[in-house]
Amino acid sequence: MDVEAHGSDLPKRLLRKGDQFILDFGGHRTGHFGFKLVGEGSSIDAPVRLKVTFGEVPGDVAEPLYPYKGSLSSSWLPEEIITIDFLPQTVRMPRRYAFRFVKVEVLDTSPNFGVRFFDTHAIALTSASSQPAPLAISTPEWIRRVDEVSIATLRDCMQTTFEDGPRRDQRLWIGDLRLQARASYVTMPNHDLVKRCLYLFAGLPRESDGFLPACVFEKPAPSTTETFILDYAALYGSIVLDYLQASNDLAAAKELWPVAYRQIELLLKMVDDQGLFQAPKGYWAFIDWNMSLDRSASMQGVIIYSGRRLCELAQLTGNSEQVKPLSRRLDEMTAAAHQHYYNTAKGVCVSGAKQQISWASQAWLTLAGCLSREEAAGALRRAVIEDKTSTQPTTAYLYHHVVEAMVVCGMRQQALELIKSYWGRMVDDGADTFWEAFDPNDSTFSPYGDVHINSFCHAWSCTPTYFFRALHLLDT
Ligand code: RAM
Repeated sequence: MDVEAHGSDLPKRLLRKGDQFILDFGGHRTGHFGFKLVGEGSSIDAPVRLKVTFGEVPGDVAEPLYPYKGSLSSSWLPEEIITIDFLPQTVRMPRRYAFRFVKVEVLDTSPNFGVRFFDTHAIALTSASSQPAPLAISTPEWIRRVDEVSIATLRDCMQTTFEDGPRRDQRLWIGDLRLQARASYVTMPNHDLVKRCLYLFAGLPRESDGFLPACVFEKPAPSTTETFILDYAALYGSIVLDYLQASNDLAAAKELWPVAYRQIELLLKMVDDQGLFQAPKGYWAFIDWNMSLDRSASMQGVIIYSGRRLCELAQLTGNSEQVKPLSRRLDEMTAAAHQHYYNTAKGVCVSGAKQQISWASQAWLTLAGCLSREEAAGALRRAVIEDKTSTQPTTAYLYHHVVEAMVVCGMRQQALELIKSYWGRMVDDGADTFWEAFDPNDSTFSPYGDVHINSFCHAWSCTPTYFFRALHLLDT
């Protein structure tokens, strides 16, 4: 981006039909955009029509958004046409936007007048009440920057719920919530917000059996859709446990216990006689947006991991008796996972008929405790670091779990290097909030068929700060 002029010089310009400018607010904001518009000429004899485009990244305002090829609704594209009837007028655009850049095009005035913009400003919104102290000055520069960007990402996703992204879907998803809540406890804790989100899910289970939806809409009134993600439902109890440990709110944890337990109870019905989880047809197992990923091994890991976390929650909420059979079942599933998914000869976990080697399988079976520490470290080293052909993540959601798995089996230095090569690379590419999807080799990658519908301030990407601050990754 070339700087053309300082923002304070904008009122010096008299703009007419066809003129345009791009404002740079110097950092990402979730919120409103306002300005004062003054007309100047022989006669203000028509409305002013403007096109306003909001950019989280330069491409949003520098590249045409059409033709749009994405699979998600084009109504998410961040642009508006507004018509201002009488001048002068103070304008506050009514919707909430996610932006660092704002492009304003004057579509028309009349031949008799032009317009000047005064007091262009952003009103930033967040429910994060405090900013954490920056990392020590002695911390390497790239780490401090990745930490700052993580925090800005979290801050701008913390609204009246933990949103997945303030640009799109602006929605509360279990998977995103879990990572955001964890990052928030060590940066900008807002226990009421986590609690509110947990209760929003608990209040909207599937009527027939209590299975939790993957996401909820908050407005105009809390509601949900027929979107169920097996791994997200499994992980609900893990969020309750984290919340309890962070807040000591035992009353809420006890009240939410039956909801958390019900998820695992339902998911265990999908485990076969051999102790292997079999996702029923028509159900969505997410893990990551990489569509070529075989999810059998990683789903086995998610279910065991979530079951173990549920058992921990049971201890703390006085429900240990209830989980005794579950604990035995998890032991069987753990043994089955090792036997079925760990290839001793290759020293890696494999998944599916084609024996696919992926980062996801190593990460989740490690986090589930299905491998010894040595096996896990060896598998992660081979699949993630050495094997360049293994199936990789496309989102930070899975990168997070790979980094966490490395930390769990003592690969702290490698975990740091992975953060540098992924999140650090986004910073090198100009990110001031972390992106929903990022392929270092393809800047146009999108899970939805068009990069302009991607979200560039995305909840599940905010966790490097959690690794630095909660898991003390810098103490290596
Ligand atoms: C997308 C969003 C969201 C995620 C789901 C599975 O719609 O990116 O963050 O949780 O997918």
